[in-house]
This record gives sequence, C-alpha cells and structure tokens, in this order.
Amino acid sequence: MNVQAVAERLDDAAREARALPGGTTGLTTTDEAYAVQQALVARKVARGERITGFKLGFTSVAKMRQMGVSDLIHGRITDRMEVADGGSLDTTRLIHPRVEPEVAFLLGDVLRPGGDPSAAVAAVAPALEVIDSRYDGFRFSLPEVIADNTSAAGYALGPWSAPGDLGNLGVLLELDGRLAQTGSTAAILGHPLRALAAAARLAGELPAGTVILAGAATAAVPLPPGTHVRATVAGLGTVALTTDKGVTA
Ligand code: 0L1
Ligand code: MG
Repeated sequence: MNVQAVAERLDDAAREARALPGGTTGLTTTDEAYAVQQALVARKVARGERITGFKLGFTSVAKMRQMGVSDLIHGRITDRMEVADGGSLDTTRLIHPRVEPEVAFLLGDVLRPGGDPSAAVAAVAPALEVIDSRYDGFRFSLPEVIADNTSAAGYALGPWSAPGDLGNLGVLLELDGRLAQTGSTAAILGHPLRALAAAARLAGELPAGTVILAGAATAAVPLPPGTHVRATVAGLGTVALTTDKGVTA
C-alpha cells in the first residue's frame, strides 16, 4: 500500500465525481488510513484550500447502524466545503451526496487533550453536513472511509449562539418542507460536548477559531439536485441550503 498513490486515487475520484470500487485500496489499518487522509488533505491545501476545522463521524448509534461500523472517526473540513446558510451547493461536482443534521462548535480558546471542552467553546450552531463517499454505493471498510477524509464534502453553519445546555435538544431534518429525520442531540455520544472532548483526544491540540462538526444526530439521507434542505435544533435555530446544478459552493 502506497500512501501517496491511494491519496491520489481518492483525490482524483472526488475531483472527477467518479466513485471507486470499495475494497481496492489495500488499506488494512487505521494508522495507514489516517496517513492517507493526511496526504489527501495536504493535496487540497496545496491547491489553496484552507482547513477550517475538524469533523467527527459515527458519533451516533443511528449512523453506526446505517454504515455497519462501531468506531468513532475524524476528518478535516475546509473553506471550499463551506456553503453559506441559505446558499447553494453545486451537486454536479458530487457523486451521490447525503445530508445529515449536526451541531457545530466554535472554539474561543485552545482545547488540549483532556481539557475541559465547555471552557474552550465560544459558540454553538445548528449545522448541515453533506457527505459524499468516494466509494461506490457508500460501501467501504473502516480504514477506507477514514482515508477518504470521512466522506467530507460540504457543510453549512446556522447562527452562532452562546452555548447553553446541549444535552437533549430536538433535531429535525426537512427536505423540501417534508420531515425526513427526527432525533436528539443526546444521540451524539450521549452529549455533543463528549464529541468535542473526543475531537481533542483524537486530533491533539485544537486552536482557537477551529470549527468542529460534532457528528450527526440522525442517519444521513440522500440529497438530490434541486432540493431545499433545512435542519432545526431546538433552542439553536435553523440552517438551510439548496442543491442547485451549475452553482459552485
Ligand atoms: O458521520 C460522518 O460524518 C461520517 C461519514 C462517513 C461515513 C459515511 O460516508 O456515511
Ligand atoms: Mg457527519
């Protein structure tokens, strides 16, 4: 297994919106997988993308069940993936996008492994994450999805507010005004702040200004072109985007 070669295959697949068959990377360990992810993200940075933050995946039982895995994973998000709240996401550059409702944190202070996550948080927001596996049919092994930067493809952030009690807030996901998923922030590792603590444990030190997507509160749903999607987190508000052919995010 050649780290750079696998990173290049995944990068090309994303840039050409073309799925790779799962099971063909030769990846067997999570250490190898994170090395590939790092090389993949380095290619994005070399093209001018700026890392804006960190994401956690498989933080809820619903997501673990949906994808048949049982481990927490993490990836990087960049400025190119961000869609303004209420803005448009060009799905022509994606393969088979799905969307999920999340909670995002903004760090006002550095968060070190073992540090108090609530002391480091400046603000919290409702979020949408768009995932787009670079593997055919979202079929992959755990090392493969890690190498693929945990399927990260897009995100939108709603209004930031001061963090209150996030332990059990209702979460709704609507597509074109129809309810698609309901859940609770309690589904995110029992409490979204636990995801933040896990992020610091997994990533090492997280600097002030980092955005952290804490993970989905429900299973992800397919996101076809021409769809208006909205997430509501009780007490935090709403965040929305529209998928629109021909408009670059
Ligand atoms: O929960 C996540 O954001 C991880 C996504 C990776 C797995 C998937 O593609 O569903
Ligand atoms: Mg997610």
